[in-house]
Amino acid sequence: MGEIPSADRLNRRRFLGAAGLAGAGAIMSARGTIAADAAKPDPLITEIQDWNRYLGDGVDTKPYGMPSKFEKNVIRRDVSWLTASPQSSVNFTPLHELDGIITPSGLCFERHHAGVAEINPADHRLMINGMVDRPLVFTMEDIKRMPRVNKIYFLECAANSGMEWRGAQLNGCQFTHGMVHNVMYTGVTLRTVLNEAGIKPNAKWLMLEGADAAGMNRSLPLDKALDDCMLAFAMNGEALRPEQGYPLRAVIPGWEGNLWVKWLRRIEVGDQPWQTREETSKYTDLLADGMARKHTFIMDAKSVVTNPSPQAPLKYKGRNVLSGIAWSGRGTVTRVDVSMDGGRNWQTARIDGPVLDKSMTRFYVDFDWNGQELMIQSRAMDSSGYVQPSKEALRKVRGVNSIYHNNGIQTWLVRSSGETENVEVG
Ligand SMILES: Nc1nc2c(c(=O)[nH]1)N[C@H]1C(S)=C(S)[C@@H](COP(=O)(O)O)O[C@H]1N2
Ligand SMILES: [Mo]
Repeated sequence: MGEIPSADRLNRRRFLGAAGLAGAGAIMSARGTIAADAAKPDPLITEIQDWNRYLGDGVDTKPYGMPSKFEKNVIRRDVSWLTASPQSSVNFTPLHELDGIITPSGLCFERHHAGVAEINPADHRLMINGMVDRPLVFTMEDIKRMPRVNKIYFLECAANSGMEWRGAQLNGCQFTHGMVHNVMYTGVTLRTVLNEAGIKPNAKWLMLEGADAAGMNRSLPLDKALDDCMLAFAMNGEALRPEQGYPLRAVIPGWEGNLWVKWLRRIEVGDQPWQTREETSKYTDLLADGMARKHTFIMDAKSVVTNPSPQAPLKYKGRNVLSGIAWSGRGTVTRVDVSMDGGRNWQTARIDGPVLDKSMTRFYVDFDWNGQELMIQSRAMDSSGYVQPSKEALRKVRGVNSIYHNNGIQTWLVRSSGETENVEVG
């Protein structure tokens, strides 16, 4: 075969590509793939396959659809040594398997303190008490008869990337960054519900309380509650999943996941924070001098390259798609820069898909790989002008005692074999 111009080569790959895919795992040049294809006819093209020969399942076999069996690796995973019990634990979103900006409901990471509460919505009640004109109790039916809103927001646990404070540890963006998800919520604004009860003039704080065995509770400033918070009963167009707080959860856009109380059963209105466990001994940030930061509600701008990453190494030289996600609790993501050489040189990534307030944003860099070693990083910028810091810069201010709010720049080392590792650059 003579010299193939590159556009032609791509067309030929489209026709003959199945054999090229069968070789996944080995690194080969596009030219090598073509030569192999030309020498040996591809049975996937020349032979009739079973799925072409036999009838498939009928419409009566799967009343609720599930992903293809070939996608069985696309699952949430936990890290068993991280926590003492699976009821007070976390699993992680497989970010390296996903694309676009919406996290499929069944893949949203779960974090709960006392397991998943199983609540029949007919038995669920939401009570509002404290500094209100009229203490009220709502059924789910009551809430669903109020004016609805639909919003897409990211939820990030403040402990996301928390294991990385003292250096690179977990090998995979699922584990280093997978305590984040991004779905569309349907519900009512918290303002609507609070207005029904009537807030007393001196009220400044709310306490949100869950109906799970942890009775998890957090204090929320009234200003934020009236600004953009929601009580959601649906995600991605259907009822909340039990793991995500069915039948009702709080949505606190841009703020740490712990405030997004699931199985929400009570809102107390007061004039000061309650100093609950989750805002004193937990979800505070111990600094180098022994003082702790408190009420660090906002999740600052952060990004991560999801492909390539340790669980998704590079397989091919030549054409490749680098992909990643960015988000900010302060507004929209305005720009993402990517470095391939550990932060010496940066290029602006291509953002594609919706760019929404306090939502995940998808970015790409379409690049050619010659098989050289890469040190891949991404750096997000947001509409407030904030720029995602390096881990080094973050540690200068915060020390290494923190668990929460690690939004430092992640580095993936891509070896010439394509294998990819979690590393840090000095
Ligand atoms: N009632 C209740 N709400 C809760 C929790 C909990 O254990 N109980 N965990 C919180 C924490 S720490 C986080 S990060 C988010 C996780 O939400 P998800 O499970 O939908 O990902 O829920 C929050 N809301
Ligand atoms: Mo969390």
